[in-house]
Amino acid sequence: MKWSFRWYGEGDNIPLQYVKQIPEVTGVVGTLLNKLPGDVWEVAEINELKQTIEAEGMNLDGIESVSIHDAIKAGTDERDYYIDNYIQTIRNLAECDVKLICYSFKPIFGWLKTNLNYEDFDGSLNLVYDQSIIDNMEPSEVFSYVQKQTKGFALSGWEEERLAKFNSLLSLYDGITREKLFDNYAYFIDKVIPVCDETGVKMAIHPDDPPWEIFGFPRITKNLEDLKAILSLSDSPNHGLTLCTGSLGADPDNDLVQIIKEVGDRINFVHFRNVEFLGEQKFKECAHYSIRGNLDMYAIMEALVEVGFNGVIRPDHGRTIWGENARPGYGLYDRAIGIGYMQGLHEAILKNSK
Ligand SMILES: [Mn+2]
Repeated sequence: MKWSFRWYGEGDNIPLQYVKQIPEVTGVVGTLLNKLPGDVWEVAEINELKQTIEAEGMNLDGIESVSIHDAIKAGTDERDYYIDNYIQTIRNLAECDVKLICYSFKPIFGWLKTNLNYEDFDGSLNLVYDQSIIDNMEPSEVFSYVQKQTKGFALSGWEEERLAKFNSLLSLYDGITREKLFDNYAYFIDKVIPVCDETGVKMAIHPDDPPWEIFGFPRITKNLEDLKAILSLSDSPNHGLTLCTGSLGADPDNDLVQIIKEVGDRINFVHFRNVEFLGEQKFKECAHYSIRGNLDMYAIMEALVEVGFNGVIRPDHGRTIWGENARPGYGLYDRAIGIGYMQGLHEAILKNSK
């Protein structure tokens, strides 16, 4: 496995040197926070990010996310223009030897939590989702509700620019059914994957978070059935998945081990984290350890080993602990604890299997 860590570039208050001090973490998954969905990522900008990381002796393992413009997701007349931009970004990343792109295909709300700073029994701050809060809100209220909780850190998917355009976004998705969204996705994959095959760039679609529909907007990345439908669009190994255990795992009906067994050969990237179920469509992003949540993280790691996964894997969201001033979900300390735990599981599984 290639042990990695998400890093927000110049907008991250965690120095790369600190990330490098986590044993065996040789690279980061990076981003350009100034890029909006639909923008072309220029070679010079990608190289600048890459050189910053390489100057610390680390690798740029991939990008998350290169966001998809709403015109593509909603299938408007402008989609070909934005798909061409996306293709140019793929080519530019390949030119810089960056060969992994995480992305998602969700209308309006990429990822959503109702409390970004839930204080747990031990004083740690956790991310919590509670559907009953969302049920009492209008879609237009959600952006400002989330933004108030970010402690001033930029969070991808929750940019001011998108909030400003919220009403036009809403009308863009008027009448978009699940089938229509899937067709629009298929159209995008048809155009993009041949370019990935030519350049060697791996795409990795991230599941819905949470893995159910919100405000009636359709979702197509919620469960094993969805993932199989997605993968059926192309047999190319460059058309693959981000296995985000915490996103899929928030639905108790999703069996992560079964998912890995069935589509494991198409996993291009792994986000590893646990969740604790608090009730119907209500959960907390807890510490990574199995004992702190409802997912069997040992069984998940074992299934990844069994299917031969050897790509980029990183600890997903962590708690905020030890007084750190951190971007919600992306502090240094708890993610470092998380990856140490992941590496421990991995070593134990390899040694047990001999
Ligand atoms: Mn994730």
